[in-house]
Amino acid sequence: MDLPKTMIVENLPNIPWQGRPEGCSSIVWRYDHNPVIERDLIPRANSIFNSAVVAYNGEFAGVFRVDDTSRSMRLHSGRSQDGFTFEIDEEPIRFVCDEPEITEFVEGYDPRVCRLDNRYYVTWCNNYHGYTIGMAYTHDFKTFHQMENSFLPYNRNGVLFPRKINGKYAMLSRPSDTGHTPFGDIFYSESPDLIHWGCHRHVMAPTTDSPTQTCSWQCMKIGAGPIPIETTKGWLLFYHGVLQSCNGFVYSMGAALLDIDKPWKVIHRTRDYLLNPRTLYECVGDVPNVVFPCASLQDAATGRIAIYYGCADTVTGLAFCYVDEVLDFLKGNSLV
Ligand code: BMA
Repeated sequence: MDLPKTMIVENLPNIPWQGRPEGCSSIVWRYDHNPVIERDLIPRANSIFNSAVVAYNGEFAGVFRVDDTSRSMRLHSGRSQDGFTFEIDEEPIRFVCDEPEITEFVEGYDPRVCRLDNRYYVTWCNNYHGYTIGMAYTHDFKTFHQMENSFLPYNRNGVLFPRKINGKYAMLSRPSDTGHTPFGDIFYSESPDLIHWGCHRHVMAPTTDSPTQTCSWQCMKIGAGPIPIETTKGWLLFYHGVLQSCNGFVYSMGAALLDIDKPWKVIHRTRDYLLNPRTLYECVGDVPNVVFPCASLQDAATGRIAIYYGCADTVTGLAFCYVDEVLDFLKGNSLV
């Protein structure tokens, strides 16, 4: 007999997976051979992290953030048969675009990839007179058609929903400023055509547990992570939260459950983080103490979720969880 499925997604029995280690009680656990992508997988790479992987033709494909050895931030296409071992193109993506005003690619980072209307849409942090949300689509991970930037600078962490909501395309983003922004809330926007965005709604702000508490893992800024996952309870969103310590920013991962028809309404939100920097590859690198989730793969039949996340702005890691355990944790540990 088929078990009821919590995630309204495809069955993908071949997603990368490793069971919870014995003695581990964490809701989210790490792959024991992390990092899955080392910093120097391709020539001239300084670091490969904060990258997006999707299911593609029975295997996997993605868009990868590669900072090169001149420290320019580039996006590269890549493929994997098993989700653990990757081949990344040595040359960065050259976006195809008929609009000369946005043709020049200056810098791009932190891509997300969303399958929508039988295309694979890439959103990323795009430098167009300041950082904003760039968008492109591909059918084959070879040719990428660049579209108009979604917002004015400054904005980051643009994450599409995988279907229209109330007849409109939908995106989360995080308006920001020029530098290492010390603030940031998540907003929801909608669009009839993936070009013109409006009807902006506030989703959630950085927070502490109580008004008298001065610090939490998500007290300084937050940003959407992987593409939200549709479940029978609402949209499951993994997101990053930032704490400012006396030694700099610390990036952790939590989760929220958003209303299915009004995703700007937060049903639950984790008080505790689900993953925080604590291994050597998360605590030591070009930017220490960072876990930064950008993609997930899920299998409806088993409830398994595999999450790709950047580690210390240097390498890419993989972590695992079960959807029902995350939803139970959200309900039992919610700030809302
Ligand atoms: C954010 C982004 C991420 C990065 C993080 C930590 O502002 O730039 O790409 O992982 O800072 O440095």
